[in-house]
Amino acid sequence: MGETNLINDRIDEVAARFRTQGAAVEHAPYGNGHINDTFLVVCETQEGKRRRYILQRMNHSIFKMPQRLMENVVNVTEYLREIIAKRGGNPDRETLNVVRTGDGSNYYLDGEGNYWRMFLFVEQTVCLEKVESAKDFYDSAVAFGGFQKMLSDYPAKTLHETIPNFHNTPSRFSDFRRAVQEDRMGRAAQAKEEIAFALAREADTRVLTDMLKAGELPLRVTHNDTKLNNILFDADTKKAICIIDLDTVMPGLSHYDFGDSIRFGASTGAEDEKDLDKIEMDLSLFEAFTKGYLEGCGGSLTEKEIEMLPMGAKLMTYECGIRFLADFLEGDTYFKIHRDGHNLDRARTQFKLVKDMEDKWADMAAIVEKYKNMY
Ligand code: ADP
Ligand code: GN1
Ligand code: MG
Repeated sequence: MGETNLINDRIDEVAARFRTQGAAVEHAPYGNGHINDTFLVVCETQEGKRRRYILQRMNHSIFKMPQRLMENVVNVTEYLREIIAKRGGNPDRETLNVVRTGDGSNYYLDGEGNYWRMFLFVEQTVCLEKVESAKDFYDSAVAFGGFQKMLSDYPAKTLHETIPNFHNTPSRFSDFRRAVQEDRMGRAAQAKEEIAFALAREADTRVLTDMLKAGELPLRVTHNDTKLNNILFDADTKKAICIIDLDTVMPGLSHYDFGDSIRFGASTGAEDEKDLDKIEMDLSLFEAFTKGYLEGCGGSLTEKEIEMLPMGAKLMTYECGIRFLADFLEGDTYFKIHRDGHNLDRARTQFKLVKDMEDKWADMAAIVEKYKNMY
C-alpha cells in the first residue's frame, strides 16, 4: 500500500514522458487487476480540452521481459485494428491503443527500473467485476470467442511467450507441490483440507496437455486471462466491445479462454468470497457463456475441442486455485492481496467451484452437447 502511494506521487512526472494531449492534471489508482499497478490519468490542454488515459506500471517481476510483452501488445492491437476497421467498427474503441513516449517507444523505463506504458482510456464503457445478467455474460462470451476468431490467422510463432507455461496445469501442479513441501511461511497447517483437495486431483491436471501433445486438440492464439473485468462494455448499448489486458495473449488452447471465463463469471459469488455457501457454479450462466462462446468462435472449434470444454472450465478453476494456494504458502508474492489470508480465501472459492462442477458434470456435458452443432 505504502509503495502504491509513493508511486502515486510520481504519476505526473511519468505521464509527461508520453505523447498525451496536454499535461496531467488529475490521477488516481484505478481498477481491480491483481497484477499491474493501474492509474487513470486526466490530461488537459491549454485550451482546456480534457482526455483520459490508463497508465500502468508493468509488473516486472512477473513479466520478465516487458519490452517483448509490449511488442506482442503493439503487434496484436495493430493486427486487430485492421480487422475492426475492415468490418466497419471503431478501432479506437474496440481494441487497446498504445500511447507512445516522446521518443516513439511503446514503454518508458524510469531511473528506478520500473517499466511504464500508456493506453487511451476507452470512454463511455463499464468494466464489470461481477456478472449482472446472463445477457452480459453471453455478450462477453461472443466477444471472447470473436477475439480468438479474429486472431485465428495471426502468425502465432511471432508471439513471445510472456509467462512460460502459463496454463500448463501439470507444471503449475509441480510448483504447487513444491510450495507445500517447502512451506516457507509455516502456513500449510492452516490449509490442510485445501491442500488435500488439490493433491487428490493430480491425475486431472494432465488431461488437456496430453491431448494437445497427442494432436487431439489444436494450438490457437488465445487471450489466456479472460475474466470478466478484462473486457469493457459500451455504457449505452451494454455490448461487450473491447478486450483488454493483452499481456498473456499467446499460443494456447481454446479451453483456457473458455475455462477462465467460466471460473470467474459463472460463479455465484466473488472470487474472494469468505462465505462458501454463496459459491456455486451457476448452470444457467454456464449455458449462456457456452452458447455465446461457440457463436463467437463461429464454427471454428473442432468437435473434440467442444466436447472438452467442461474440462477446460474445471481445470482452469482448479489451476487458479492451486496458484492462489501456492502464493498463500509462499508469502503472497504474486497476486496483490488486500487482507491477511486473501489468497487462501481465493483458493477456497476456486475449490468449491471445482467440487460443484464435479457434481454438475453431466449437466455441463449436456449443455455443451446441445450447442455443439449450432454454429
Ligand atoms: P491487470 O493486469 O492488473 O489486471 P488490467 O490491464 O486488466 O490490469 O487493468 C486493470 C483495470 O483497469 C481493468 O480491469 C479495467 O477496469 C481498467 N482498464 C484497463 N485498461 C483500460 C482502458 N484502456 N480503458 C478503460 N479502462 C481500462
Ligand atoms: C490475474 O491480471 P488479472 O488480474 O486480470 C492473473 C490471472 C488469474 C487472475 C485471477 C498475468 O489476472 O492468470 O486468473 O489474476 N494474471 C496473471 O483473478 O497472472
Ligand atoms: Mg486485468
